[in-house]
Amino acid sequence: MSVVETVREVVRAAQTICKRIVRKGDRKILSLRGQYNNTLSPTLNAQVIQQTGRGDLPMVRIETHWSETEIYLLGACVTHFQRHGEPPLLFLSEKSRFENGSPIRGGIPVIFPWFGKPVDKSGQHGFVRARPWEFVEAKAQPDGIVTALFRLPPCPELPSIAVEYVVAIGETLTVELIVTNKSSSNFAFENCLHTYFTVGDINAVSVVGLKGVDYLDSLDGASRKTEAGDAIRFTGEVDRIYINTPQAAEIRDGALHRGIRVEKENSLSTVVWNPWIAKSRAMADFGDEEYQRMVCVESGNVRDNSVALAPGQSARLKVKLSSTSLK
Ligand code: TA6
Repeated sequence: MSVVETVREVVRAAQTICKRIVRKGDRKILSLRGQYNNTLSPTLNAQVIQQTGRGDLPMVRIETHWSETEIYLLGACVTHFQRHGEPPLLFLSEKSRFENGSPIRGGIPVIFPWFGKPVDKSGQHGFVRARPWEFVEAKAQPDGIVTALFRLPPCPELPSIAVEYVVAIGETLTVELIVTNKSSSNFAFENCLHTYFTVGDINAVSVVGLKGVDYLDSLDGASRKTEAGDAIRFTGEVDRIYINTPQAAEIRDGALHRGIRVEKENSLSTVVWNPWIAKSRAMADFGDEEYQRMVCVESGNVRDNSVALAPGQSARLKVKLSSTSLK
């Protein structure tokens, strides 16, 4: 039997994914139980639970054979991803707000349609991270990965622009921001998946994969510099926009003995940020000591790498997060 036939066979066999919806109080539980060759396949067990989360905001919790994830409709923000037996991959501030109109401090804020605070824009990092999105559907794939689709409701600022977000969950976490220009003219924008990672101790963390790459130093008037070191280490505030860099980056955590790989598609910018002491104290929705347990390694297209999307075209920004033990 050829590979294609085998895959077809697996898909056919795994098509028998039973869906069962149960309501428990404010929770709506969609159980996806898959049968493989008529026997229950543990890897095909998943639950998608729509429930009320912090701040009484709607949230979707997804439990797969390998991991658990939480996604708030506010900003379609993935606030939690944890493989069984591992510390959480994403950092979420204990002081984060959970209210429509304010971004969540942690997880993966979706930055669009601009990055930072351009003079002609109101507000930092666009507006979609502070808006409620729609949860459209969740599906289980034959290999047990669960995908969830979110959609930004039509908004006056983006009349003919469709924005969707796909979250795929299994042993790894993959997120994809899809922007489609349904207007008759070019649409220019920046995008960024502003990921906050949990680390054991920032003093024992290094970020590799950016050697020789040019960056704009946001702490030095956006002056242009080149990364000379094999690894970025943290001994103070770091806020850098690496440009023209499509390659993956890796976080090496000497305290948790964990490597986190940040792979990306259709992204030429990587932003590295740690607020350190003073900036942490200045942020009301961030704990004074929390800078020691997080680092942002963000993937997008900003500044020199901003996107000009032609009519009818779509731009797909995709990031895959995986972790390995460094023990
Ligand atoms: O991505 C790094 C950065 O642009 C920093 O300059 C810092 O401001 C951070 O984002 C957080 O921005 P926020 O608007 O979420 O406070």
